[in-house]
Amino acid sequence: MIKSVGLTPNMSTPVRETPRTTPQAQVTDSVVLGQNLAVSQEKPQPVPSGVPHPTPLPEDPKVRSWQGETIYFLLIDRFHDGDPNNNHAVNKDDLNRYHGGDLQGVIDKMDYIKSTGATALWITPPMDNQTSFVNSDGYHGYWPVDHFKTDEHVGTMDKFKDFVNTAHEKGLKVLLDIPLNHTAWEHPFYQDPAKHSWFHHNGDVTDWDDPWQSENCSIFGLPDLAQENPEVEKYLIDVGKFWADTGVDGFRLDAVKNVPKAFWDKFNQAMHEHAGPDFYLMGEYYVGDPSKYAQYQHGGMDGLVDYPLYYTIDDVLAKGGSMRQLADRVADCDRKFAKPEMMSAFLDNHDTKRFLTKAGGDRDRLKLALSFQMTLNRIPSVYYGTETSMESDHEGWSESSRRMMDFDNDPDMLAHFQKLGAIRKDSIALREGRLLEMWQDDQVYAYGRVHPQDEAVVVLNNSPHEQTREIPVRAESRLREGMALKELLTGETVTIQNGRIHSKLGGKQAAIYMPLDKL
Ligand SMILES: [Ca+2]
Ligand SMILES: [Ca+2]
Ligand SMILES: [Ca+2]
Repeated sequence: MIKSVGLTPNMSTPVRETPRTTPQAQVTDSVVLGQNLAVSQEKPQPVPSGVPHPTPLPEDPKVRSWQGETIYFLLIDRFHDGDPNNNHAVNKDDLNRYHGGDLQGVIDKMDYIKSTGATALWITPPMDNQTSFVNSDGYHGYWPVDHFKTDEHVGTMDKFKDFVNTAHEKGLKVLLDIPLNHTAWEHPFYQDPAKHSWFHHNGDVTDWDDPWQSENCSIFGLPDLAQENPEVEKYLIDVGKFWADTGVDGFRLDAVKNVPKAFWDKFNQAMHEHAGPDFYLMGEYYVGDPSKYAQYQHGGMDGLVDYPLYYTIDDVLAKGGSMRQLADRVADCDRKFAKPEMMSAFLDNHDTKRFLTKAGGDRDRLKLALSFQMTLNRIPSVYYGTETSMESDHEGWSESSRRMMDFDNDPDMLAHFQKLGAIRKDSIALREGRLLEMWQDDQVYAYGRVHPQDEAVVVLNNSPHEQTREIPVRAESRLREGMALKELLTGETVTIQNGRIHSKLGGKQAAIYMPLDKL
């Protein structure tokens, strides 16, 4: 989807101050936890996972497959301002204008990102963008005017290479966002009569349900590249090779729906030939129907962001719908996706309202949703600030989901996320195990994650009230009668009796059980 808020003057939303709700008591707690960089400049210590038999993710990002990663997604302009010298025309009071974040800022906060438990970074496009159009700036990176250099607000190409090297040294992979559907209005090719055939000239999309229009017309008037033109195809593949050669570990491909699938098949093949089979290609396909996804994975796109699941997370975990709906959606997607484990699950992103806002500010709902996302058979993508309970405005489009990162907004939520991150990092069952449904009713959903080396059982209570269930162990599991299971969020233990796990959960709570004895 195209980040073009503010193209229409009346789309812009009045800016409100981000509520600062951090009481002194929470700041003190964060010092005790030792995880808050803004309070303590010391390098954060890893949070203990409590996993009984840890199977840690390897430190070296180059030897890891993408399946085990946890992605942290940030907008470069909205994360951290590490270099005031590149703050050209910054206006922090207007959400449609540059806020000053840059690659140096991401480098400066890399220890923080690592401390969340994330293992990979997805950043918005760093390519040179058109500075502004009507009442909005190209701060988001999706308006390229030059595909082969960095934007002056972001930092130099050398700084970009520093950024990639620093991420790798700290054990983080890098996923680079690239827009290949369109260019900005001021791209020199669009002004060049000799390149008339490089663009479609079909006007704007007027019917979003018409697939031809979606591929061949402009979105918000942006010049729409004609990927079926062999010269354009070669050019865009060269753009991909150029950025792959910087050492990044994969691409997030913008606006998959708006580009012919035939192009993606060629692009994906070219990138895997050039950068290796593990170079992760994650498409953004803004469609809720899971049956349309497999064609892209069969065409070499390793994964896509899981919009079908996102919509159900919204209905069930943000708004309190039946857990049967969530369980059925997971099962349906698992059947329809070609490789569900390479899809990416998310609660919110830069094109949506923030989860906490949709959940009416209920932090227990956010904790439960994070527990679900971090124990699922998907690659989790966590949007910056969700781990510190940042919120959007209720009115307007998604521009209020793109406020400057607030590192100190909610140390308690951060601690919960860090714990989940540590657990996932230490558990091959959660990273790679097969998902087996164990229970569903309106309030409670439970699933196992079964791997030859270890197992986990996850139970989620979406009701505001305490719930107790006797959950039968699946025949495929190696969990046996009399085995003790440790619940990792509370440290309590339960013993399997009569082939069942006795699970008692407070309102809107999750449990993650793992066997105390090695399987
Ligand atoms: Ca800056
Ligand atoms: Ca620029
Ligand atoms: Ca197009």
